[in-house]
Amino acid sequence: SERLTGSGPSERALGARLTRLEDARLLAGAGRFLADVTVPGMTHAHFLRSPHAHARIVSIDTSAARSLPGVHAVLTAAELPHRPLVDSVAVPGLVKTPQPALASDRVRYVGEPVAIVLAGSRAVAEDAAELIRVGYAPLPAATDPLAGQHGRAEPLFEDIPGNVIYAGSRTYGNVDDAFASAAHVVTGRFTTGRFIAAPMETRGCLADYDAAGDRLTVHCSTQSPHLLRRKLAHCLEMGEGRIRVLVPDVGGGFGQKIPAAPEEIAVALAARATGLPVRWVEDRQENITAAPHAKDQIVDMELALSADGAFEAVRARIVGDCGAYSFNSASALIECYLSAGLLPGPYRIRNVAWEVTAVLTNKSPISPYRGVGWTASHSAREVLIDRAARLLGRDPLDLRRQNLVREFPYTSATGMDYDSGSYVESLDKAAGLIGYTGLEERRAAARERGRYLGVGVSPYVEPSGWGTAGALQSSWSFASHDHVRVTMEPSGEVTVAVGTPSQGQGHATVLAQVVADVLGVDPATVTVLADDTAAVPISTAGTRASRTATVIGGALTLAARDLRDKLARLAAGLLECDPRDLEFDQGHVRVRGVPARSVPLAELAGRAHFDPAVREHLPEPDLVANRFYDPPATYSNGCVAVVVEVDPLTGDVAVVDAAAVEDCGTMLNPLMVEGQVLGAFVQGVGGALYEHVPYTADGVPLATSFSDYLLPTAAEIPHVRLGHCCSPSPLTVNGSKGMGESGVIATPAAVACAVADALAPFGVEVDRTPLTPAYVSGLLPGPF
Ligand code: MCN
Repeated sequence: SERLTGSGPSERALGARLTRLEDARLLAGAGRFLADVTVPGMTHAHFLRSPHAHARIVSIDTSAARSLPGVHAVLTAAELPHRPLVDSVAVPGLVKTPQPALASDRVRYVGEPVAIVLAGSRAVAEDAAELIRVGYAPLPAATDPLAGQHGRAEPLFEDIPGNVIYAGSRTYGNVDDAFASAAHVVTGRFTTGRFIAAPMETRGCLADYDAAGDRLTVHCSTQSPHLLRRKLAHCLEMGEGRIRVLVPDVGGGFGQKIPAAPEEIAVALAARATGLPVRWVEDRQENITAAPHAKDQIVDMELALSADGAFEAVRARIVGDCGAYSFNSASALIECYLSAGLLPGPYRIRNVAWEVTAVLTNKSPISPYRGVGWTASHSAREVLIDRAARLLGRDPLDLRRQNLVREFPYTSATGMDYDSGSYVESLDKAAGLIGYTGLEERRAAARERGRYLGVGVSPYVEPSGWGTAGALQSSWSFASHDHVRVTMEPSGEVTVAVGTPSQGQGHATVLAQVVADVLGVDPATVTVLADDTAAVPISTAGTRASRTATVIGGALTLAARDLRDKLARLAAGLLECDPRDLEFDQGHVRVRGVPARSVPLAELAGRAHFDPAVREHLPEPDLVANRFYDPPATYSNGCVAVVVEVDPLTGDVAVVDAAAVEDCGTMLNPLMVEGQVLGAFVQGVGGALYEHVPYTADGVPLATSFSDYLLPTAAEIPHVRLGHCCSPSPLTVNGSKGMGESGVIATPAAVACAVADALAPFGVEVDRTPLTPAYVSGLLPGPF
């Protein structure tokens, strides 16, 4: 729409490599995380959790625990009646699995909460939990999702035979004919391990109930404060307006803090039942075993190629190991369902078919984790492409380049509208950064040291900046409008309120830049608040799906423009000019070309409230703008390339060189983008080589600490060469696209392809991540 004012500031804040405004506070140790929040009279909660993967609860005796000095309450499902959590997903055929905050009659995974103890200290609460006597009647555990599919596993829910909560299939194009007439077909199974998000700060919340006013205040380390408020309202049967969720600093989430946790509901129930404020801070063992897990897919894939190497068709059977419940707010289905939609990835493949089976097992439930769904099918496809290249005697880079999407807009076979991109350019840039053409010498040098060198290149497309339309193109119904508010205080300071807390992405800086850019002020003077549901009551989704830069950034640009229009009306009245002749720069509004005729924003804002002669130029003195923005679907892209060395004696894989090129359109702040690219790359290396929670056949998790769930450290990560391409989205407000998940989608594939390349002389292929030393050495003939 036409604007009263058009010109931006002399130095654009949007796009500047501004260092993070929040870092001074965080690096000085002045961050305030959930465990720093206290309220008077606060009690400490500890959960008694199931030691069994699958059992009936026969009896619970809490009397000894209750009589321990210092214990305020010991509560079970019987004392805390509530409505269970349930996913809110509208995929036809998906079976719901209501999940209680505390198990009442049956436990379905090791770590499921059974009772909550409130005490004056955490130590006493833990001691008391040990005194609770629970009679369990163990049941056979279902741990193999493939067994579940064939109806051979013990059902977790009586009404879900075979534990299958979803089974569906879809075909796009003429897949059977494409396979029948293909010159080459490569096939293979690829299994993606069971990740945990491993945020630096574990989960936790503090609930405080005011019985007199029937008001509940919950402080929570969450990515989705509004979703939590909605789930609390549902489970506690309270009006949403009576619940306020406050978010302190959050030390990482990576998707794990999107769902409302059963523990969070139990804490709120306990606070309401006892009238005591209750705080729960998860410990690391709980986080590894009982917080939601991620990924864990088995993908059987076939790729059909023409004689000259064109990708003709792809077909996949995807089985998702969902864990014990179809989690809220999405469902465990999101993992394997999204995997299917992205089968063609960045390539021109017109014939696509998939079958998806989502199976419950007696393991911790699956919820979203960075790159949700996409990592698994992307890895399976890229490994197959390398296999095809070996079969055809083609260079894997050339084979990919031949098949990449080149013209935009492009609609994929599965219905995704790739709006813009640099698929070929980013592939070539990554290959250049890594020295792809000079690798033969390095291979020979490595062999002299007894190592096998391999290279992997993984171009990706990232469905990003999820608005409602983008989600629907992934066949996912997801309301994605968010409420933002920009206020100019009477002092002239700018306050921004959003419902998307940062877990480390730097939103306080980037969102300030977006608003500062429109209003011509210093970003350091813009305060970004993302800590209170009361400030923006109509938000929906929270921080997820790489949406903040695009959805919230877009909404803030629109809101800041509205505010600028109001200010321009006031300034035009004061300076006696046409509002279209005004420019906003360096905290002033001035008549373009006449610097002497200007007014500082601080003065203008104050007079808008307190000087009737100025105020009369606006109908109301509301220097506030509220906006919602729900962008069209937009897709980022990029390419990760790695060089690995494999030690055939130990099976150890070292990533020795890496490049990551990304294209997220207009970058709001390139420094933040680079930080995200690096972080996601490191997590991708973790998933490729180390990270996995194995379970015994009885459903006992074998990783319970960071000594058995291995995370990559700086020692395992080489210098990563970063590159940018920039194809602004023609569809979004600032031309931006999201990019927060990039490396987790692409890196495991790059590493797996590189390891397969390194091991090619042995005639073996890789078929899973993580590629642990035991797995890799098991592939090799040995002894060396
Ligand atoms: N950005 C930008 N220009 C763009 C795109 C992004 O400057 N065109 C910047 C943004 O301003 C933001 C960051 O890059 O600072 C990521 O933006 P975006 O892609 O919009 O993603 P979100 O901010 O919505 O963050 C969510 C995304 C997801 S889905 C996961 S999972 C994830 C991730 O971010 N979890 C993280 N990165 C994380 N980083 C940290 N430190 N901690 C987590 O838990």
